[in-house]
Amino acid sequence: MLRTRSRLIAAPLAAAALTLTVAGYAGAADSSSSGSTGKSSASTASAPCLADATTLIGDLDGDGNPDKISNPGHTGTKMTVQWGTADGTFGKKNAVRDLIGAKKGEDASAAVADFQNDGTLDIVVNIVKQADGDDPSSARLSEYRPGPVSRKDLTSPDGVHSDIGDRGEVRELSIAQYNGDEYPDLAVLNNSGDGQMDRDPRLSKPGGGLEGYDYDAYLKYGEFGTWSEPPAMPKDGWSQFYKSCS
Ligand SMILES: [Ca+2]
Ligand SMILES: [Ca+2]
Repeated sequence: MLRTRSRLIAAPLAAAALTLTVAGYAGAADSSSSGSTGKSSASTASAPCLADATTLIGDLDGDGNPDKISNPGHTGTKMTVQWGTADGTFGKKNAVRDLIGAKKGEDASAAVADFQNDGTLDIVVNIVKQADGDDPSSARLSEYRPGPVSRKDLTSPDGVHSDIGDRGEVRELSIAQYNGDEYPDLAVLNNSGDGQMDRDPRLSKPGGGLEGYDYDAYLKYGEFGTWSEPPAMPKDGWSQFYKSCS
């Protein structure tokens, strides 16, 4: 218990230090081979990184130990979390849909990234039960949850309602790079009813976090499709923001 407490006290300091180095990272990635800005050994150990294209390593529960987030197919529908330990190993796979309380017959989707660039990962979650007919149902749960989140149910004290679940049935969530800043954006594959399937963007706010629905952003980055031919979703969101761990 005492060890856990001291780690929790130290976490805010580490997070504050990371804000600077993570911003430096994104800049370095954009300007290709412009040197080693921000590549100190300390930030390499703590900043989120990619174990492979669909596996992100980063601290989601705020205990200072990196956790492993797996996202097969980049769809956000089969995501798992393995909590990290102090010796660098990971616990068992927990399905995100189980952690957030999705019931049988409900669709669950999630997207994980450091939307705030504070060094702790954040998560967007959505649960919806598909409607029988042409009219889509709205989400039972749709939240943006800034990390750290609870290991038990992925809730955050700073969690807020997200409007991604208000405009149709969310089928997939994916991280995207739309407006060119260092903050991750979100792509939503949305069944908007009557045979229509849209890709809706949610852009980052200037200081991090996500904006709500924006028609201009939809015109610029969104796409209109059908149930049989849905719009393509971004698969390279994580790699736009995070480097390989190796
Ligand atoms: Ca952790
Ligand atoms: Ca952005």
